[in-house]
Amino acid sequence: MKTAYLSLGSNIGNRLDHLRQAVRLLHDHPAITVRKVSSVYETEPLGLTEQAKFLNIALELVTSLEAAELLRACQSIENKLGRMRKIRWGPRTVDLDILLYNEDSIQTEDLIVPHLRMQERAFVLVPLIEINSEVKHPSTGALYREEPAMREEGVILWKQIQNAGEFLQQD
Ligand code: A4P
Ligand code: MG
Repeated sequence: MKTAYLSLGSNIGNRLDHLRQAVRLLHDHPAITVRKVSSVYETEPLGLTEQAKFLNIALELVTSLEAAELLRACQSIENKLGRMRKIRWGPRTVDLDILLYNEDSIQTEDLIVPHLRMQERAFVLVPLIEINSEVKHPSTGALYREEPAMREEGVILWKQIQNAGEFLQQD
């Protein structure tokens, strides 16, 4: 079994519902168990700033899938939840990014792990650190909690989540 960390974001329609549905679909996958879900944070859009605020969460899962298979599972959930793939950095129903996978460093055409921009993004780091404050870069050993981006503004606690079960069960 491998441990992986994901970042999820949504900024269209019922954002919380989109995140919840994505986590449920992950958890329903026969080869994936969602172990931890962070609180929900409301975050200022980065990249294309003329768009609605995001809700972002991070989660920890265990899986027997290889990283490339996990990416495909994430993409099929994005497609199922009706994401429009037209605008890079633009609005999305739900976006699932693989942050870390089993302390591996991966560089293929489709998949780069650790996620390339994660250490620059408070909306990724703050939820990630909430579920595991010890996570570090697999090759440099740098602790993500010590990244300067952790202290950036624009990431507000929106809904506190105590455990994954609570998040999965609420309406
Ligand atoms: N890909 C490579 N590595 C990975 C990985 N570790 N996880 C490839 C997931 N995908 C990975 O992604 C483009 C390609 O990245 C995929 O085909 C996959 O093979 P995409 O999801 O199709 O496109 P995208 O998400 O629009 O582009 P990108 O570059 O992933 O955007 P980001 O960096 O994810 O940014 N602001 C706030 N506040 N909160 C957000 O969540 N999100 C974005 C999206 C911008 N601004 C945001 C937020
Ligand atoms: Mg993405």
